[in-house]
Amino acid sequence: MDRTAQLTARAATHSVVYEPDVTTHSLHASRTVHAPHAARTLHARAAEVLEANWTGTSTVPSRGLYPHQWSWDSAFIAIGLRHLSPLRAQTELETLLSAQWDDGRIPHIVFNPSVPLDAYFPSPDFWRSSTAGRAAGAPRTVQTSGIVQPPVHALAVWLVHQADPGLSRSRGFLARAYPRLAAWHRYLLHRRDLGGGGLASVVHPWEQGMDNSPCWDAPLSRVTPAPARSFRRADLDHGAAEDRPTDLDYGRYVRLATDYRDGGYEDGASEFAVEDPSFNALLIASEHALAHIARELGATGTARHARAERLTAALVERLWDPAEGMFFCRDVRDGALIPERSVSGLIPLLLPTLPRDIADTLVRTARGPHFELGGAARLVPSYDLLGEAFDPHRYWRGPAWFNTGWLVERGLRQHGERTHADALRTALLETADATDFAEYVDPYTGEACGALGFGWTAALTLDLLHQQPFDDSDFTNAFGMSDQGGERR
Ligand code: 9WN
Repeated sequence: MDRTAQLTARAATHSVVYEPDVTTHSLHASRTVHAPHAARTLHARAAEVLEANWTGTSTVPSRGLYPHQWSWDSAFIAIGLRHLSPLRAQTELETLLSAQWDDGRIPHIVFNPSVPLDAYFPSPDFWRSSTAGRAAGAPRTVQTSGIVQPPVHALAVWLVHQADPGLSRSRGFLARAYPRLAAWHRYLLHRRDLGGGGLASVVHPWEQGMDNSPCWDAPLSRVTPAPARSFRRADLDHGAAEDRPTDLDYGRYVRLATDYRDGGYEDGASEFAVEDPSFNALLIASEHALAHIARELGATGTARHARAERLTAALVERLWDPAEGMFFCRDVRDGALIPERSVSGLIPLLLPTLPRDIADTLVRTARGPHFELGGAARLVPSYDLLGEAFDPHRYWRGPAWFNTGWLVERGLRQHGERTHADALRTALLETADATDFAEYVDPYTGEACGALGFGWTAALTLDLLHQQPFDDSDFTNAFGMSDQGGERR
């Protein structure tokens, strides 16, 4: 049996779907959840995390805290999984894509029916996708949430294809994924252009993925919170309250999601609508990837590259602040930029056609006092170290995360910043190693916060381990976007 077949066969026998408290780093206590690991390589331990989090058809971010399939987690996980099992990585993405709604949206959670309803909130009975989402074309046989997450998927599909183009072609992987990815981008560009300037808006903080970022404080302050007694936070069974969003945040998340659901998940009416730099940069990177997929399938891909370039121009036009040297969010409801520095505003660095002067400025901003990349900070803090709302432990209000670190690393490499990219890569690997693949870390001390054995931390560790050795093509081609028909590896 070859390696791919072994992995898939073993996965099918994995029976545990939900383990209440084995992988959570609570109350900042230093707790090792795996057997002593000195003798095992980082690669082997990362592979073990992905194996432990695999359910048979997809990978959970964390067995305890997040026991279902999450959209952007799955894309990052597939990017790492491709180095272990290209077949499993394809399956991961196919499972997610099969839960797509007829209007093109890819839901942010695909629920595992074997997991108890009270294991995670909001659960399927809150979203009621198959009934409340009927008009928007929610699937009937699988339960999902009704909001979305950042569109990393086409990028992931392209990178997974490149890991084993022969397997991909024999399974028709790209041919089956392409129409779904095209519909997904269409949904975002047509139904979500709420600002009318060509960019996609998010209608809930969970959609952007950085749930309690200070960027949302002002737009969220207009939202009346749902009463605390109307829901129960399952996250606090697993995570330390001081590391998580507050109850007030949750009240507002619940209000926004309830209103969206009760309006049949129709777009346009949300009180909260924000154009975010990272969400749109990932859409643009994925549009470039879609061009490469189209080309592999026999089309030219030219129109998609052109659209990606137009979107890059719109991103600069609407969200770049030259005086502050970074991208900001735009509050679509009052039309103003939100003057909060978040790691989101650095992530457009990954775009290949970003003007040179903007890329240079972003690198300076990242290395300056607000983010201290390569200086006093570990990795890349999620929020301005000098910002009033900075908190080194509270989720997306300061801690450093591995997916955003990976994106900045790719961006640095994309723009020829090899020394800084190498240093960030080393820091990401060392921190993943020292924290047992933590969900996020204190940006000054590197202390583990949130869940341990976290899916995308392990997956992106694997991806970084496989990026060695660097050659000259890496910095112009950080995402495998060469025009050689996908045979790069
Ligand atoms: C809500 C799964 C997800 C990530 C998000 C992260 C967190 C969920 C939560 O976990 O959000 O979607 O319950 O806090 O903020 O980025 O995708 O890992």
